[in-house]
Amino acid sequence: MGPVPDLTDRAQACARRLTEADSVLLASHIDADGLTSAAIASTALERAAVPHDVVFKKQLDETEIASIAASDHDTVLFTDFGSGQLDVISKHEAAGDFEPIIADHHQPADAETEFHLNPLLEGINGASELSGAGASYLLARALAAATGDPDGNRDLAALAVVGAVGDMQAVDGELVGANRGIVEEGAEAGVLEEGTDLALYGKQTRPLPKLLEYASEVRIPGVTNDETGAVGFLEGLPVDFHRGDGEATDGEWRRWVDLSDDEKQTVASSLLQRALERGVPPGKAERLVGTTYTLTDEATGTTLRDASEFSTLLNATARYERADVGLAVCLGDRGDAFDRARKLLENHRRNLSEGLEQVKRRGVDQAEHIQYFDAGDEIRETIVGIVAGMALGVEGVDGSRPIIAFAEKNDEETKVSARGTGRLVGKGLDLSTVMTEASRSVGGDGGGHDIAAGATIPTGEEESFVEAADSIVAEQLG
Ligand SMILES: [Mn+2]
Repeated sequence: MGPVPDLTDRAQACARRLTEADSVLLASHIDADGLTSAAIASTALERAAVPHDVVFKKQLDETEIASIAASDHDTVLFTDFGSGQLDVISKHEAAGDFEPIIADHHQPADAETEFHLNPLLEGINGASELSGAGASYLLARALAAATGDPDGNRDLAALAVVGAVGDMQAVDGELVGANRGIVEEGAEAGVLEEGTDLALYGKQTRPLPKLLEYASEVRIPGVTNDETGAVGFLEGLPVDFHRGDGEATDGEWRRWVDLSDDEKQTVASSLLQRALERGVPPGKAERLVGTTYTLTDEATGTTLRDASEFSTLLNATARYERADVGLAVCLGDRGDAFDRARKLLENHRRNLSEGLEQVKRRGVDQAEHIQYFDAGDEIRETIVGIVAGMALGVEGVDGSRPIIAFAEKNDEETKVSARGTGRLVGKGLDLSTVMTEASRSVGGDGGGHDIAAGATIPTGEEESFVEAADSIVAEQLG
């Protein structure tokens, strides 16, 4: 059977076909979900003794599919993409270029193919119940079964959970639906532990004051973004948060993972109380505590032990086009590749804070209903959206209107990123529509989600874009 019975038949058919292939090209998407998808599929193919190569693509368009077709593999396994490009892929299939096998969770294009593993084909939600890594995990389990080991490959559930968390599939912090079945198999195999813990990013690696200061999940006045406040809060608690015996240890703070359960309890309940005292609504303050996924085979206090920190590390490699580094870490490299990945993450954080400083320094421009800034070539187009989202909370930027950011993509194109807030979405804001319609009106294209969306437009059309976006937002919020 497997963790998601509704998809078992499809997974088995794909697995059987793979074991018959002469040579497989595994093509995957470059992000945390795509990297874990590739690591899971590659490990499973390796264990099943199926020869294969791995390639990564930022996006799968006609040109990229043609280049895949030009490689001399008889079979192509697409993970975390492929369904949406099935119309193009099936033409290559009909021409005899390759046999496609797809393990994906995105909306399929209007075409059919025989070996297609996608939750949406069985009425399972592809945004919250199964990720690309989850689909690859089902395939890996079926591959093990096809080669005589029905319980095999369950250790890969840990990577599947990292992929799902990285793809933002956790609903209110928790994995549900088909993802649950994977969590359970991982727990049975002894590689995963689900627990309830402080839901802040950095529990494994950050010194306590930094953990509290930088946490943006729930903003606590006097603690969040407030170094003195965070230190003061900790010093007011009846626990010694410094390392060692307390004498020769000035300055060295412990991390969350270094605390005993009692100490954790003290911090968590005091933090909750502080949040409520400072006016954080109870429904929001509750989110300080949530479900966490621990990779029990990884060393305590490393980025890789917590699924959320692991996925952030992978995204940092992907954003800087170092999929090779992210894949190597997923496959178990704890030496050079792991060091390199940590440096990329450090560098990513520095770029974000420098980007935010730049926005603060230069300020944002105001239209009637939106605000915007043009970062030119000073902020990378791959991170300008994150910077825009961070800017919505800082002094001098209006937190009550959507923000739009421009960054140079190349000589001819500008990347546009838009960010809103939950409150604005509640009032009718849908940035996906704004980005799609405004970009098309100036000869570009875009899309995304109601709260965060993006577009690419021809360089020089920025002003017309702002005008178009401004009037669509006016309608939505009017
Ligand atoms: Mn995905």
